Amino acid sequence: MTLSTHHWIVGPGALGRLIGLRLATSGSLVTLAGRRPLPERQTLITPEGTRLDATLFTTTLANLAGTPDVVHLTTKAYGAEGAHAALAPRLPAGTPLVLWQNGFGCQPRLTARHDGPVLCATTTEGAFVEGDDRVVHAGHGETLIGDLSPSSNAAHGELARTLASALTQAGLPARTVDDIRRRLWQKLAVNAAINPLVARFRILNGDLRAPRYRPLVESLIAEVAAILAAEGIDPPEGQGAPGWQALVWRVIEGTAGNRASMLQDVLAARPTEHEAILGPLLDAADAHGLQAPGLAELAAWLRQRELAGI
Ligand code: KPL
Repeated sequence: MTLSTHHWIVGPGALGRLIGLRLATSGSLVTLAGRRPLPERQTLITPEGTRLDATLFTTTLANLAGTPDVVHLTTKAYGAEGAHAALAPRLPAGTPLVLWQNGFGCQPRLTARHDGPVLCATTTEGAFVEGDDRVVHAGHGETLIGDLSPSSNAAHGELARTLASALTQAGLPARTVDDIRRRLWQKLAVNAAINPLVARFRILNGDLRAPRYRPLVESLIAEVAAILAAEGIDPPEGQGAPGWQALVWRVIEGTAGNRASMLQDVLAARPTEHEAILGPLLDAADAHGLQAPGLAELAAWLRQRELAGI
């Protein structure tokens, strides 16, 4: 298989369109599928301000036809399993699937369910959409790709390397890792400490540095750190609990001007990814007999808002 052939991107939000346009402008064939068809002519604005135009096949999930070399599922976490259920009957057995979701919920379930190799990707690329035909690549990042059960099949490792190199050539630096589960939890930890709070108070990430919010962030990080220690998941630096504080504050600093994805969802009256981000932490807290009152309170607020019709 050569990944320069045909990529299906299911979920044409900012990340899906960023991946699709980057791959298309580097010569890959890309089909972009969502609930409604988007214009075939799409524009990407790079972080350096360059305009890249590309033509993609755009269609709806219901009308997808043909044989992809790889399917990228780029829906929000809460939409991933529904999209996969709609898609799976139309995919030839053995079609590789790449999961780009935040949190840690659908990844193990879809890894078990999908009839073919499954890779998980986590990225720090920043992007937002500007209308139906334009996506802005706001900031460069890095993408990590791996298999949740790396020992299961050497061919998955080859697939991950091929994909990482296709993405890197397309301008999205990517590399394979053999501990993707830990990497997904690390991103989840950062998202759990930042996203619900900024969504609740409708503030930019950098506002969390203010004296009013700092203690709240610190106590959320402490809850997250205790849960992850019980789960045996280390922060990237391997420094134990202080490493989580350093990591989260570094991300807050680096994304100070960002409107976090969960805040964008709240402002647009959409559901949020709270189940995928806070759900696994609260389940793990329960399993280890740990209290996580701050995380629980934010999860209850986010759940309530959805029950109340947003
Ligand atoms: O990943 C993010 C998000 O918005 O979901 C952070 C790291 C919080 C940056 O805004």
